Amino acid sequence: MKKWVKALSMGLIVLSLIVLAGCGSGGKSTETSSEKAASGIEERVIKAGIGLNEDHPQGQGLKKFAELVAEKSGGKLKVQNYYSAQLGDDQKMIEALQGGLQEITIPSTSPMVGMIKEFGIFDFPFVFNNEEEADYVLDGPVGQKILEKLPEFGLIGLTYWENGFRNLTNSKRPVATAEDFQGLKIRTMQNKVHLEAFAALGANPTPMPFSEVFTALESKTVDGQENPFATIESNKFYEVQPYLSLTNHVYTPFVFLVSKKFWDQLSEEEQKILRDSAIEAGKYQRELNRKVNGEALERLKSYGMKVNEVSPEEKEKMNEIIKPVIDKFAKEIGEDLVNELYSEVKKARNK
Ligand code: TK8
Repeated sequence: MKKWVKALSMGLIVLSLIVLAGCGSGGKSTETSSEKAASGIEERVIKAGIGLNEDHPQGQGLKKFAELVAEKSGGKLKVQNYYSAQLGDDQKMIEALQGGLQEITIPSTSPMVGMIKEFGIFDFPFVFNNEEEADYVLDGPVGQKILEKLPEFGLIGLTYWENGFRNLTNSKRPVATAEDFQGLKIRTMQNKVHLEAFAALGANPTPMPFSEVFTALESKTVDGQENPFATIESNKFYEVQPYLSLTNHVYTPFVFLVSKKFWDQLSEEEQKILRDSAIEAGKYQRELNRKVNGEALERLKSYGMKVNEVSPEEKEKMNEIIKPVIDKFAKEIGEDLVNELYSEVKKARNK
């Protein structure tokens, strides 16, 4: 019996040597054993949490990500998804990643500005004219440079997904002009650019985690909020917000984050699987998000929302009112980066 076990294990060793030799023969040189240890895929369970619902394009994107990871790892890396802020809101999940208690989250960049001020450039109003311009900037040097600031905060940023252009909803009155913001109590993300910009418009902004927004709107603690159509639909804000204004005032992205504590335990092969899957699922997510945002407005109307257009002249007025706030933050964030942002947008336009 023992001999049999010995023979079998010898056989396995010989077999793995043959396999190793086979792998090596395709490469330029034979890999060292330490490089070998850096490859390979272990059985791992990866907890991924997001703030939005499973039916939202962010949820569908996360599902796609989990499928891709399973496929590329032969089922060894298992991504477990938690939707609808089940693991907490954006800030809480980011902290869980830093502490190594959760592996993945995909928050808005906006509540991260307290940590990395450079993300604040994506809170400037009316920067992008369309989603393709945002892709160009986020996937280009400006977006990537900011991702490089994450590791010192215990986070790895793999890529950007799309949240999209934000539009105002409220329960008080139609909002179609810059003056109409006066006195409106608006929930904003936990972000000083948004806070000061809405304050400049004469509104009464209140920062709040996303998971508390529906209740705050329902109980009229706040009059309004702003988010892309897909979110207004998925979170049923239309049930408690009769007015929708097509402000399109800012494009805010999602950033795909991995816990650095977790990331550092992974082999290069495992890291590549996660990175490739986040980017590939991101392409799907962006496309789906555009499709859903394109169709959701009609559905929101059919649910009874009264929709107001906001003329280019009124948007220009809003922009003028907010300008001193943006100039102040541009200085604070760093004018080199802000100038690079605008020159990249220009490049995207001339493409
Ligand atoms: C979801 C949030 C949300 C964001 C907000 O976790 O807070 O309004 O737009 O989508 O990131």
